[in-house]
Order: sequence, then C-alpha cells, then structure tokens
Amino acid sequence: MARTGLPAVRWIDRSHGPAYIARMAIREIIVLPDKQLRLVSKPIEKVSSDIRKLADDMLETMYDAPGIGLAAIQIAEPLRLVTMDISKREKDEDGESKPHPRVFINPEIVAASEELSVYEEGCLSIPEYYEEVERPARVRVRYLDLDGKTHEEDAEGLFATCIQHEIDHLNGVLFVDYLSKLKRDRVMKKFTKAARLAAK
Ligand code: GNR
Ligand code: NI
Repeated sequence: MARTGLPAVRWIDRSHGPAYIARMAIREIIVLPDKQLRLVSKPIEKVSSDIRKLADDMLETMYDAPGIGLAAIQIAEPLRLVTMDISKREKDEDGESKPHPRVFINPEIVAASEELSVYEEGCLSIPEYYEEVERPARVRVRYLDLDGKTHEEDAEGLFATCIQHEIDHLNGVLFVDYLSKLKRDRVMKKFTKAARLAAK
C-alpha cells in the first residue's frame, strides 16, 4: 500500500475552524473475519452534515492507515460512501507532496471495458495480504459529490482498479473472492486463527 507520509491534517479545509478540526477522528478499520464486511451498504439519500463529517473521518482514517481508498463499511458504517487518493504524491518545488482527497457517494459502474487488466491488490481489512486480481481495465463511474451533484467519469489504471475494489466493498465483496478457493480458504483461515489468538 502506498505510503502517503502526510500528516493527516494537511488536506483539511481550514475554513471549518478549529472546533470542527478537533472533532475529526481516526476510526478503527475492521478486518477479516468481521462479518460486517459482508453487508450490502445502504444508498445515501441526503448529503447531510453527518455524511460530510463521516467522509472527513474516512479521509483521515485512510491517510493514517495509510491506504489509497476506503469504503465506509471498513469503519463499520454500512453506507454507500467511498474516499480515495491515488495521487502519485510527487514532491513539488518546496518538497511538499500534494494530496488529492476524493469522495464518491452512491458510486456505480455504468459501463466496463471488455479488456481486462491485472493489478496486485491489497485491502486494509485484509492486512499484509497481496494478490493479483483481474478486472475490467476501464470503467465509467457515476456518483454524487459532497454537494449532491451527479458526475460521470471514465476511470483507467489504478483509479479503475481502486473504484471497482471500493464498490465491491459496498456490495459485501472482497478481492479474495476473485482468487481460487484454495487461496481464499487459506486467507480466511489465517485471519480466523489470528482473531481467535487475539481474543485469548
Ligand atoms: O490501500 C489500498 N491499496 C490498494 C491497492 C490495489 C488495489 C486496491 C487497493 S484499495 C486499498 C485500501 C482498501 O482496502 N480499500 O478498500
Ligand atoms: Ni479494501
């Protein structure tokens, strides 16, 4: 998973004021075998202040992890909300990296290419496990922004992979579901055993 190396507060919109910033929170990311990861998340009907707060908490949690994407269910909120930052984080002339926080509300794939591409995927809910997954190379995604406005956008490369991975989370699907039964069973067993040992 790409390291941001960013203090989590760098992308914050300061206009919210100190009281808002103080309320922001890094939330706990749930991991396998937590059954909540299999829930189908609910569409967001109104982009309320609670939703905006949740999106901010998700961005902070994602940067802290660090990860390039996060679905709300990964912090135990079964809502169709995704955050992402796949920026390359190249340093500018001041040696500063530029974050590109993005929020997708009710995202859906409206078209997918026949051409497939393979990417080595990881998941914050399946820590330290990476495997190659084949998915459509390009997708068209429809979503709402934080102002409730509808957008449609073409995605390719890492963006296409990541948005498909996140929309899968909204449907209770994990990247290990695309692997052989042997590999999937092995991962599930490993995390079930780890949870059992941690509970003792
Ligand atoms: O941080 C993440 N990296 C990643 C790499 C390849 C394909 C997908 C991802 S998403 C992942 C964060 C995560 O678990 N999102 O749900
Ligand atoms: Ni994931």
